[in-house]
Amino acid sequence: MSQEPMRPPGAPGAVPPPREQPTEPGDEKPYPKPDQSAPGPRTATGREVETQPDARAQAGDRLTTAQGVPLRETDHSLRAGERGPTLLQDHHLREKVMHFDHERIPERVVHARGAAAHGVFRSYGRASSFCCAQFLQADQETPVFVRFSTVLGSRGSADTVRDTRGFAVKFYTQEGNFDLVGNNIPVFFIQDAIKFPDVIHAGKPHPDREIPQAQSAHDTFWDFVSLHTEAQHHTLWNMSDRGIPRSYRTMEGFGVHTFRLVAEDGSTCLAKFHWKPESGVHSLVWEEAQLAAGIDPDLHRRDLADAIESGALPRWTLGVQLFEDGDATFEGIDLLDPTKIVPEELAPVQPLGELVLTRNPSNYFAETEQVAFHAGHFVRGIDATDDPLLQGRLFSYLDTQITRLGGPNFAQIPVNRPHVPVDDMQRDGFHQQGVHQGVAPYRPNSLDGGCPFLAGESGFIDVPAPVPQSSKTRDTPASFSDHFSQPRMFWRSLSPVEQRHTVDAYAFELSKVYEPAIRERQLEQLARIDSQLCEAVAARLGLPVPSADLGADPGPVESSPALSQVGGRWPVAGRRVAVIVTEQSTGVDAVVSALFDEGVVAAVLSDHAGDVRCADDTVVTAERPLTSARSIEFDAIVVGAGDEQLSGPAAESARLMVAEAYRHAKALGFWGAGADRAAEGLGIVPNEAGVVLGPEPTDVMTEIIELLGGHRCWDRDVLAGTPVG
Ligand code: HDD
Repeated sequence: MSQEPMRPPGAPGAVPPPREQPTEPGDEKPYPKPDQSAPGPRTATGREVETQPDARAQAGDRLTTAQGVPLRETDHSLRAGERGPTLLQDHHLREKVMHFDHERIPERVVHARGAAAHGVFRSYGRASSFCCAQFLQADQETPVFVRFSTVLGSRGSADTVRDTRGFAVKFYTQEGNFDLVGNNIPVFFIQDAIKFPDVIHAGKPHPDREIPQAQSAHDTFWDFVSLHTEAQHHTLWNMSDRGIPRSYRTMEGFGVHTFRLVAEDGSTCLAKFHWKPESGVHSLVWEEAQLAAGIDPDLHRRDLADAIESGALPRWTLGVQLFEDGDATFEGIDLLDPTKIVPEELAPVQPLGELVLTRNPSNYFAETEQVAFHAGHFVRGIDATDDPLLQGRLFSYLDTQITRLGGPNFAQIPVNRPHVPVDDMQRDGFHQQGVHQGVAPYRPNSLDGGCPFLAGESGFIDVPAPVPQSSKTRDTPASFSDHFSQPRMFWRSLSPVEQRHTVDAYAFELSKVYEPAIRERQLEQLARIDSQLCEAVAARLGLPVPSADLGADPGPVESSPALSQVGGRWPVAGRRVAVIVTEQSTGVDAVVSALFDEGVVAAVLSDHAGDVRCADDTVVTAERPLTSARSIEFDAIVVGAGDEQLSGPAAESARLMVAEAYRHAKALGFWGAGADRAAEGLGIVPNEAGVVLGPEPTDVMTEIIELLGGHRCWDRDVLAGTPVG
């Protein structure tokens, strides 16, 4: 038995006095060991960089090679004469092209397409009675890095595809890094991680032609979800408006699993994490999402970066639903089943703190691409439960980083480094950055003064949760077998317009499935969720409604109003409004100021970019010509009408822009003397819901801002398909 050296008083932190024991033999007392974290930030020339701690190159006054050798030439290779062959001797050419050849790393196997930002989490200090995690205590501010993503598409795919969105948050706490690796949908496709490769193979492009990209509208996806009925709940969320968020800023986030929280006194409870966006939950309409995929495939990435840069900082409240620790069930819901939610009406979400995104990454690759999340990056006070999906994730995330980031030292990459000293005994490996000191990377040891010592009471808490008395089995508990009552509850919680969108989505997706048997099988699953839903989709596909003897599972059918995302009012800061002006317009300044005062981004458009002298003799600067703008960029459109209307290509662009915004239930405003004529000239019928006309710009803008607060004008739902609900 090895003997444990005693921990010196005050370590780590204050330097303890040299110890006589147990460092014998040897006179040198290597305790305390030097900081073993990765070397501090340096430029390529070795200078400390203060403002951008991890900046490298492009900062010095001389171009160098990677070895720091100053260069006098980088544009011409070394040749035997001006028209002669290039010489192998050109070590700079060789190094430059070698590095370029290896610039790409494997993209993430899922969630490859993403965008991220730095921010801060401010705790409300309300968790101390049930969770001792340092970052949740009073007066704590914790730096965070947040990455949003789609799941299925490649790194270069479009942002606005119908898909689940990742919502991964790395908290750099004073007790080490905590990752909350969640999604914008609170349930998952599968109940057991062993099926993850299967569901992803089914969702990814077909292996023969590698199509379709970033889509679920194809045979293998629907084959899988119609055969694995546990996937029906998540799929229904994907078919709802949640599958096409307006922006990362307007998404909810969910930890999905149930986690275990530990209080300082050792008591435990179970918890589900929620992120609530302070600007409300908003979505695109499907036609808009499809247009955006071509017109601006970076819509969400751009929106996030622009909002942060403009000062409309995205904000979310972190909340928890709490449950007693015990048999992990609540009101008949198995808390270990990741295909189930607990309705907020049964267990309210208690706010714990606010997340604010404050800074865009300065280098996409270094930060957004190299950030490595792991569902098992827990901190003291937060622990795993036996959810079989979570258990499998605990293995997968570490494993994937070895391939993606080239070895086991990814925690030393700047964006992944904890903001506290790292004193581990990990050594060597590819891309090792640490210059570790000492001779005894094991413990206990006597040679390095016994360091590092164990943390004792302040260390991570492995909750001694009881292990079920059972035999080894691959069986699933009976409580995991109800796959339909919760999708039914979700469907019945949606407003009529949301239900219509969901029917449209099923009809679109299933009509892209070639195999009739798969369409029919999926319709059978819809029949088990809700007969109206099934009938509406069947009608669109021209298929008979499956017979009713499908044995719909009994279960609670109440609706959960918290699941619908329409009907409220939200802050408008950070929204975008197109302001169309001509030389006949008046009062443009008043319009732009009214928007600016609310934090709304106004984009002035005209028949040409640059200065436009308006009828009231003011000069406004148009950001772009109308011909290079499109409705999907904007949440509302306002037009400064005059005696003469637009003509030529600009008029055509304006007509298209206004027509699309009209179809997509966005607010439309026309101000000025000829407001009525301008609206009609652009094909809009005045007096419709969400269409505001008037001579005075400020009056029109007051109403437009009011409409923006409700996100869309669903009273004018011109795209409504088959009525349901
Ligand atoms: Fe996962 C990435 C979220 C189940 C295996 N996952 C990944 C990311 C998010 C999620 C947001 C991107 C992180 C980033 O931005 O870098 N994953 C989830 C959620 C799940 C889930 C909410 C269920 C509740 N995942 C899941 C399972 C497995 C994985 C069951 C494997 C058994 N996930 C991975 C991965 C990824 C990943 C392959 C790819 C890139 C990475 O980890 O770093 O390991």
